[in-house]
Amino acid sequence: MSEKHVTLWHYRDLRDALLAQSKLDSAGIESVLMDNAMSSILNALGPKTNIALQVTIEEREDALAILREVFPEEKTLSAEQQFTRPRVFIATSNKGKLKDYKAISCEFDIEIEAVHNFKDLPTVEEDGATFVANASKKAEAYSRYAPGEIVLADDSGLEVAALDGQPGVISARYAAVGDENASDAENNYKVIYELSQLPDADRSARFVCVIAAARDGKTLATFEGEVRGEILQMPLGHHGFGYDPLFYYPPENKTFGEMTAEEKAAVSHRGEAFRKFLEWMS
Ligand code: ITT
Repeated sequence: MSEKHVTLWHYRDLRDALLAQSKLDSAGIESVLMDNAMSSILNALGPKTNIALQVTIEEREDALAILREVFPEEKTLSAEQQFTRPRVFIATSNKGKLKDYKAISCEFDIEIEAVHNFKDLPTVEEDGATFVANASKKAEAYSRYAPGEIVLADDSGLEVAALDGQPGVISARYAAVGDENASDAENNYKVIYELSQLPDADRSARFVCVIAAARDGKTLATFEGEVRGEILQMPLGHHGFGYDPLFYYPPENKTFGEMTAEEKAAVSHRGEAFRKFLEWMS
């Protein structure tokens, strides 16, 4: 079985879980019943008894179809219907970030949801001097719109060594004129241009992500992740967002723009910060 498992259903009764597993087995689909460190997160936040039935991402749809056919409605425990999976809200206007979080959470037993009606909420001015300050400010502000829930916000960016750590906290608006964020393409070309003015410059860079977790307007904790790479002279790849196509990651011999969301999640600054958050939750 490949390494990438996703949870299909949660069961409160071991007999149901074993029955489901045997049905999948007869159809040639391997599955596992989750009993690892992640259970502690579930137990910390949800009902005491729960068993997660997991299959590989590739076999998820086939397995779901089999279970829906085999079990009467009341025997299949969808997350929404019968079990409250631990859930966190993400406050972001950036669809690329949200996609990253969904990819990261696939590995774990946790539900990721965007803060409801995010686009109608007042914008938070990101005027802090650090990633931590801005992440906390966003998480605190948006957590007020989801009372009692854990709300995550991240502040993140690219730091290029030869540009003295620029664009840093202003990564989203590096090439902007005025108050609006610049487009990803404009930001990328500004980095390319600035580096081209420094022949033979060191092209090393790092992505940084600080996640702040807040509840009811108060920051509970912050988590930092980073990943090191190099800046190319031209963008490569169409995945991801922001500076991903410009960010070459030597261990994979690819840019983040050439990696799938899942591949990026396994090594990225956001993935690292989120895993630290999960450890803290558990
Ligand atoms: P929210 O504040 O609404 O979350 P934002 O895009 O304004 O969205 P930030 O202020 O944290 O978020 O700015 C982060 C910028 O840094 C982002 O717009 C990208 O340009 C860059 N960035 C951060 N993480 C990145 C990643 O994983 N890949 C590529 N670029 C990234």
